[in-house]
Amino acid sequence: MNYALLPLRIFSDERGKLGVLESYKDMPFAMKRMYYIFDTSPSFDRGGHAHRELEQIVLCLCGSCEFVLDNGSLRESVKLNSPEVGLYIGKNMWREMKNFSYDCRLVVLASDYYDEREYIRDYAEFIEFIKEIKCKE
Ligand code: T46
Repeated sequence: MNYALLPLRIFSDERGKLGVLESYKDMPFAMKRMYYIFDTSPSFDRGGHAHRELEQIVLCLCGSCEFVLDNGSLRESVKLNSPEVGLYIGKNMWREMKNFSYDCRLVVLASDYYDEREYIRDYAEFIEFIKEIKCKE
């Protein structure tokens, strides 16, 4: 499975906590884009796609949600509910996002600019894509 939960570098003192992520030090890629997700609801899921090359780190700054991660053979579920852990998602991983709390705030660091052509939004197409990759290996 091409994902990992990364403990983040947190500086803590009586004033509060400060987390840091530096390219190639705390994360395995250089960030080219950041986006954020807020105003979520448990009634609505997100995701339902994979990326051909994109790598990302998801930070859950507030609230909670669940990521279902699928590599075409295995499917695992990860609950995000702490700003002290980052979810790294590598390429070729199908993701579904659900069980959002109303107060969920996600920040996502991405290895490349937004490109809709880089998304696979159909699960059957994702499975075919994974088969092609395995044939080439
Ligand atoms: C992912 C999960 C974790 C842009 O125009 N630029 C952007 O950088 C992004 C991320 C999205 N958009 C537009 C495309 C759609 O019209 O924003 C709209 C919502 O995007 P989407 O339906 O893809 O959102 P999610 O929450 O399903 O998925 C997002 C990311 O797209 C995706 O890469 O891994 O968050």
